[in-house]
Amino acid sequence: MSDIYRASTTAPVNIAVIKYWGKRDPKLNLPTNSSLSVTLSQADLRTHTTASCSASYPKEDTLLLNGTPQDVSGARTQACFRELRALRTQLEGSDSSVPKLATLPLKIVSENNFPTAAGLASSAAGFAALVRAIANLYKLPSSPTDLSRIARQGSGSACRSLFGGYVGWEQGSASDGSDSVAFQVAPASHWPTMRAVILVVSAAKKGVSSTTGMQTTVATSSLFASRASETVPRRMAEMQKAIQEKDFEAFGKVTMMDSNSFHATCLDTYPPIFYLNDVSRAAIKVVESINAAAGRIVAAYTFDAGPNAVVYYLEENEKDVAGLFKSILEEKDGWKGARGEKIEAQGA
Ligand code: 2P0
Repeated sequence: MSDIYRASTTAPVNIAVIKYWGKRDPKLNLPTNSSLSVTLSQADLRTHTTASCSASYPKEDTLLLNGTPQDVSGARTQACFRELRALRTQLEGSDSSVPKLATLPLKIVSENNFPTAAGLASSAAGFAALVRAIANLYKLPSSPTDLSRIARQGSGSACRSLFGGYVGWEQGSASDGSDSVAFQVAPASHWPTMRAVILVVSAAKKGVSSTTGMQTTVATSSLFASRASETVPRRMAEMQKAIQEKDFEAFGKVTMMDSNSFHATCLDTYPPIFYLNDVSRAAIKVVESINAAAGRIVAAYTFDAGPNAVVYYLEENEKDVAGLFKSILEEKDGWKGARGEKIEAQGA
């Protein structure tokens, strides 16, 4: 009977407040601009992954997600496996006391603690957990930065899920992607009162995939170039300052403006890409009315490549923000089908 080697880990979901949209190298997932995200609480949203390998396993690598077999033959998953195996091979070297694991078939078992079809980005947590689980299995001495470089090749946004708290992804300039890695702007404990409410407008799979959508935007949008070269670099600096200073008004304003800018480039894509719908726009109005009533920014919306709203706020404004969304969801017919989930925006 052959030995079975095994390791487990979890990785959180992250929601960008400065959006990644556009690749300068689709193969290596190198972005056209840097981005920044807030990690959500693992109690609410995370992927748990166990990686194992054994000479007794069938020859092919396998991946089970929530009990369903997944295709691992895609270039992105293969890139992650290849890089991790290469590092393990280096470790094994000629030291005969180190077990030879790199050539053994892998069995990966992943579970999300949220429905994959909830319309929330699961590929970020998924690839981050996959990469770290295999790195743990192989006992690699890699840092989170090293692992972010590998996870990025699985899915761009996954590199930001290797860190907790407030996380940036530096676009980098090297053509081999060696400097396109994630970095921690601040741990969750720096600003622990950050909260998020997620309004699940639609659990359906998105109409235009991020990978396809962003490449069409890069090829056709005339707004895109200035977003990538001027708007985002300025906002990256403003956002990092807002986080360092725990300035929610600045954080909220930049978050909302960057979401609007990203969706403007989507509309400016030809043919146009519509991710927001009427319920999304109604959510924007509600946030605007909350802020107008408060006389300052106490709530900030952001939307990814789909209609679901993520609204950030501070714990002290819980009643005004999450409470209002909850009461609207319960009362208004127009919001039927939408579902609110209150999530702590605190990472690992
Ligand atoms: C983000 N999104 O920064 C942005 C905002 C969607 C809108 O990262 O092709 O699934 O796998 O690198 O990471 C979604 O894109 O794209 C995404 P790939 P990914 O979170």
